[in-house]
Amino acid sequence: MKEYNPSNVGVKNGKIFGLPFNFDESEIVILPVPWEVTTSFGSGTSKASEKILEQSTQLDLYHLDFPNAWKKGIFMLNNSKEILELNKTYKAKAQEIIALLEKGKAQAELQQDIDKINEVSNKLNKWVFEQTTTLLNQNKKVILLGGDHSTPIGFLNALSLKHKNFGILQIDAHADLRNAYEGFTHSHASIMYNALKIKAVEKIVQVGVRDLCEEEVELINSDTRIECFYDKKIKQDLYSGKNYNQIIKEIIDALPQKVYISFDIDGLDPKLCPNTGTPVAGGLEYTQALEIIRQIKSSGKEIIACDLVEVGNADWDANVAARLLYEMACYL
Ligand SMILES: [Mn+2]
Repeated sequence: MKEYNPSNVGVKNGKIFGLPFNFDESEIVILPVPWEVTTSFGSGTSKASEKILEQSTQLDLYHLDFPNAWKKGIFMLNNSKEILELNKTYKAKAQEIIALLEKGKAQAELQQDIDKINEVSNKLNKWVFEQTTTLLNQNKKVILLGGDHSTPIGFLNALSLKHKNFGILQIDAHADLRNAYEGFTHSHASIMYNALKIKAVEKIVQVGVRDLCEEEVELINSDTRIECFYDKKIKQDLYSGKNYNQIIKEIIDALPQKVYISFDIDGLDPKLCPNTGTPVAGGLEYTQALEIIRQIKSSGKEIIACDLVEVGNADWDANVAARLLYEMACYL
């Protein structure tokens, strides 16, 4: 390992970024959660980790802020076969339900089938909770890699047992504040609604939101724990001459000392994630998003953990995601 030179050609050694570390040698562990059961539009996010692994050896690993960060060791676990199987079976069932709902069938008539999906989602959440609890107990810094945006709830619960209070920075095109979506309690569109039920979550700061419903706006306006930096508002401020650093300062000021980063890749401009589940025009540039994370770190606030979700199953999407993942690992 001492002879390893990250400036050499990326080696396809089957490990993330072609790094030479095993699990025990790694301070940072990426847990893939190949789950997209309640995905309503595009699909493929359950294959993201394989695609990212494939693309990750294309990266040059020199990090301007933390050139030695990679030495801490970064390791990605394998996909769980059991979760892959569950995802496959129940995604098909959920698709049938969604198709019937879209044809106008009443939700009440499908309740039994919907309940079954909710039951399996609970099983997934329990699995994520157990996996991440074990990793945290081994003193690993954990990045959860989706899958869709429903996947991190078990991780947030695990973190809430380690940290009395923390805030969430949510980079996302959507507010994800729906009280269940299409009857699914653990829909990707409900993750932050569910996160608000966790006592330790004292703040959710949303950045890049530009596709939302009235119910969500009402919640944003009425719950003081939520602060939303709408994409439109950020851009309007920039167009009228406001300094982007000032906007970042306001975002960081809104966050408490401990920060969890929930990065839905659809928060970025869709040219950077064309195959994500629900792409939305507008959004952040790659460097605009990274600069927020960089400044959280330099502000002295503590990044306790991250997720990266909704990455589509395509080379370019995975290439962007691999870079994001590496950056997040270095800032962690
Ligand atoms: Mn989302």
